[in-house]
Amino acid sequence: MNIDAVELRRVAIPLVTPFRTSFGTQTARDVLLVRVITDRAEGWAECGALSHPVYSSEYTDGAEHLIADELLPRLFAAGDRLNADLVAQLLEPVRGHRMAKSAVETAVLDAQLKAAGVPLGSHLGATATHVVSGVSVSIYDEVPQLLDAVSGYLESGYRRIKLKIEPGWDLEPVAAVRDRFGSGLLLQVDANSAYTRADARHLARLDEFGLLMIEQPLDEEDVAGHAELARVVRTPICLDESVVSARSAYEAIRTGACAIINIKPGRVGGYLEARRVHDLCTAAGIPVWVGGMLETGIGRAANLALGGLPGFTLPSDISASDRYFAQDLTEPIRMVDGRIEIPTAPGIGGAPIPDVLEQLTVSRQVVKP
Ligand code: OSB
Ligand code: MG
Repeated sequence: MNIDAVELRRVAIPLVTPFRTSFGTQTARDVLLVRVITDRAEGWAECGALSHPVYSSEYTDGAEHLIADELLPRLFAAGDRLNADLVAQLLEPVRGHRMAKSAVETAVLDAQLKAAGVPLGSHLGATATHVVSGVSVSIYDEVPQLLDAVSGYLESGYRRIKLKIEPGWDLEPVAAVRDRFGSGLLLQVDANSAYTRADARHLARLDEFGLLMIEQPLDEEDVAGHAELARVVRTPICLDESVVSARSAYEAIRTGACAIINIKPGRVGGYLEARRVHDLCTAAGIPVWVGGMLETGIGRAANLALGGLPGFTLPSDISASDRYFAQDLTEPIRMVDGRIEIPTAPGIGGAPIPDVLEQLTVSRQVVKP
């Protein structure tokens, strides 16, 4: 496969409602799209980075710059030897920046699979046809607003609720949701590293609410702290930010830092590494689920393919397009009976609608070999 050009496009899409987490409030999604034009087919991907480096160290402007100046020259150097399996190796000299690398690899993979007529799910080894849909719920100012939001999501059919928490918004909202919706509700929390080891006793008070898991309570680098916490708290600990590769997943599991892992392909450097994380977790008996980065239909389609692998036994954070966007970039992703169908079209199975893309585009640059 030979690359003719790569287009980097910035798109701004308003969110239907603000999304607040312990690291800040998002009101719009500022997305970087990568389009790879090859001699055989065209590939698309979405970079998971947010506008500011507050979830992880990556951010959209930085990712765009890095892809244009550091990653693409290394990709172009492969000439017509290029294929998706070679991308990680070509980009290996660049440290970190996994979301940026993932976007580049995924766009190449999309082009390659389209040329071969193979859907991403089949390529990765998906065995399911649908993914169970859960929803990640914003922090609110008041508990009644939260209960209204959760009630709406449950009416839409979401099968699992994840509450974002932070110090000052944890026991009370969790107790209120449990009380209102009952013990049958699949409920979990995500702290986005807002606590410290000193909060262990406080976090143990969540145990009485029968949560599926506590996601990333401590700093991303405090893997040993999570292992310590796991000895004090009965609720299973799930890692998100701390797991950036199959190697870090292995270390976290081996040291008892987590019982569950949230896999986000961008965070671990791409779908191929995400599959390795899945394989390793499955071998170790660690259940996994697909996380999210407020993706448009492009990233969401690819995430669905990953979620079809057999180790993904817990409900995903992959919601329908309308959970975040009145107008998605792609044909809307729909949830039926709390599940979303895995795309069957060749490639990642999601491409932007040209008119919508033009309307929402903020800037565009073309990089050529
Ligand atoms: O920690 O899982 C997270 C969104 C942005 C950044 C980090 C996270 C999230 C979510 C929402 O929880 C996931 C989604 O619905 O895409
Ligand atoms: Mg998380």
